[in-house]
Amino acid sequence: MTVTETELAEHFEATVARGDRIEPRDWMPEAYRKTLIRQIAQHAHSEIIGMQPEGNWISRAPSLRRKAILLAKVQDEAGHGLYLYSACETLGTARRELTEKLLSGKQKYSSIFNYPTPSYADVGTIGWLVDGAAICNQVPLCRTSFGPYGRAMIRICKEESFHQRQGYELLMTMMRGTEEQRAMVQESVDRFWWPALMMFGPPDDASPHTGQSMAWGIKRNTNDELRQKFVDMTVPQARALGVTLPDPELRWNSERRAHDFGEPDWDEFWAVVEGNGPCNAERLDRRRRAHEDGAWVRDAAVAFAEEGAR
Ligand code: BYC
Repeated sequence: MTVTETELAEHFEATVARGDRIEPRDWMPEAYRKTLIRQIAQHAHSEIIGMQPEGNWISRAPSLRRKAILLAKVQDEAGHGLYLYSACETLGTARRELTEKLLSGKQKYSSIFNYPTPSYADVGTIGWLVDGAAICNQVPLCRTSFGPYGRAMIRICKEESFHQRQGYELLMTMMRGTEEQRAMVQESVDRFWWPALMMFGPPDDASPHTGQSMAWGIKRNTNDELRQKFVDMTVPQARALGVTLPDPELRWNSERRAHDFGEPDWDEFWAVVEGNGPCNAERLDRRRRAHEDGAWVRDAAVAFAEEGAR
């Protein structure tokens, strides 16, 4: 019995509509595969590049305990990158190709990692706001329609949630400290608030991919829905911490039962996405160097595997 392309497409649509998973060996539209590779690769690259801004502080953490925590967190991020590259490989694309596309600028990574981390308080702020935004965005992805991506996200979210707590705990400790430490926290929050809101992507009416990705069950919420959820979740946490979020338009709207907030600077967002943020060149240069410096390890691993196969 031969199955026609139309029947395969109908089966795919019905599986997605039922909320069941699409698995690597199932038939899928080429555009679905391409969208997943784009999103998962961008996500994997973000985890790998995302090690750099905090890695900056490993050698200068103020105590052995803080250093051990930071090392573990940065290692977790390397692990997240690996789960995601593996999920992407099930779609028929090799990790080598994905790395080449990152290094040549053909594939993106999250805008947030193109901002500098000049203060130790940034380690806490990244945990609280950046990992907080990541969790908001990624918890719904545990139910994404592509099996390997959803399963990778379950473990990643558990670890992200721990990262968020450690950031909040670090900031709480600093807020209980000296006037100077409190000022460091506020200054860091002032720098990271708007870039954290930009992590959710452009507004829905300027997001070319959201409609189709929602229809395919790849994304479960729109960019604006998740941004709103993040703001609503973060405002009481800021109050408990004793910091001010740098948005004069931020206020509770009792009719909407949600916070109103100001508009991020979308020109800045697109400039960063297109490669012109404060640290884009530095991040990619360092990644390129690390890739070149690691060539001998890859060569040795291949030689070892070939030896074993003889
Ligand atoms: N940065 O139509 P749209 C983390 C691009 S957390 C850069 O809305 P989509 C971590 C987008 O790719 C960060 N580019 O796209 C946390 C598209 O360009 P192309 C990673 C962005 O895909 C702590 C164009 O703008 N998280 O890893 O429907 C420590 C139009 O956008 C950004 C994920 O990747 C941005 N912020 O929605 C360490 C989560 N936003 O491809 C690590 C999974 C948009 O057409 N990804 N663009 O050239 C997603 O949920 C979605 O891909 C997005 C964007 C919400 C990010």
